[in-house]
Amino acid sequence: MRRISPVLQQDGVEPELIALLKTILAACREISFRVSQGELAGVLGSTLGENIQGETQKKLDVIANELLKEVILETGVVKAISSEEEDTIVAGNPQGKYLVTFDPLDGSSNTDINSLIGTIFSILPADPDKAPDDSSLFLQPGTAQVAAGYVLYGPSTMLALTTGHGTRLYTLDNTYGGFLLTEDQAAIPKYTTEFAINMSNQRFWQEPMQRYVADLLLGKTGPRGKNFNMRWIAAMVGDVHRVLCRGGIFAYPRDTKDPQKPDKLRLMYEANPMSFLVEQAGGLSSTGYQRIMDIVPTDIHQRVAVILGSKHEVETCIGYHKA
Ligand code: FDP
Repeated sequence: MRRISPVLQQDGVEPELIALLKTILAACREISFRVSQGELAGVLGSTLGENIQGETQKKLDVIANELLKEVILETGVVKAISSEEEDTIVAGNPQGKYLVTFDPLDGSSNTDINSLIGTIFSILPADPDKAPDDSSLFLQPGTAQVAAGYVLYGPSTMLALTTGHGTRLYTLDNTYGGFLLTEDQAAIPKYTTEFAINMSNQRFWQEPMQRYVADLLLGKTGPRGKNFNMRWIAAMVGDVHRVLCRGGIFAYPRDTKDPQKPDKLRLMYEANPMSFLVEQAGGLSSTGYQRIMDIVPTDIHQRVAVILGSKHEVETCIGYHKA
């Protein structure tokens, strides 16, 4: 079984980027251990604070954020970081070549029920001419990412990683303490009969999504002519992992439930890294109107509509947005 460094070296990844990825993964191993301790570690439950986007912040989110922030900034190769748990960017080494943006614990409402959660990260090049506290450093489209991945804390801890040479899956070997390559090239099947969406929002979606999902539900008797099954983990990291493993379509479309928040998922540390992984595995990722990785961000905490997964199914869904 192959360890991560030789695989990255073979792909021609720069030594500094390999070192940065290994540092991120070392923090994720620590988070994995704490997650596996559950109640025993005394880490579950909410703190009194709320993060900047008004969602209740779990204690484990805080721990994961602090850990990642500290080790990433210590590498010396990072100019600044941006996290879901930080309202502004955090400056690092002015000479650093990279920027890291991350969601330390995605799906955090799953922590209380011992269900899937994960860390999502995206690495961008840093403009050498900008100051490390200039948040415009981060306002680059997803196509600029040099690496992206997530670590899923499930029955086993898994890593999905891309540096633009396909998407590879690794499994944490707790006996030796490192990630071993278990799927050399994730390949999302082009066709699927599985969809993932929060159906409770149905009445708030825009018209194209209403029509698309209504046709899925009609199954064999409708225009799609086949039955679909629904799966919903309610943590993007878990739902995207399923899509990478066996295909499917995952969507968090725009809705009118909360006029202040028409989109739910974050562009920079959720949608972009997941889109990179999905595209590198042969899938597609779109808002319904635009490729997600082409969006030029205007804010580090920007939200976006997401439709990703099996190529043919995403194309079909996009077709409803054109009609
Ligand atoms: P969570 O709020 O539990 O952190 O963006 C975060 C996210 O989870 C996604 O992982 C998940 O897909 C989505 O929100 C679920 O939100 P809803 O329960 O509001 O549909």
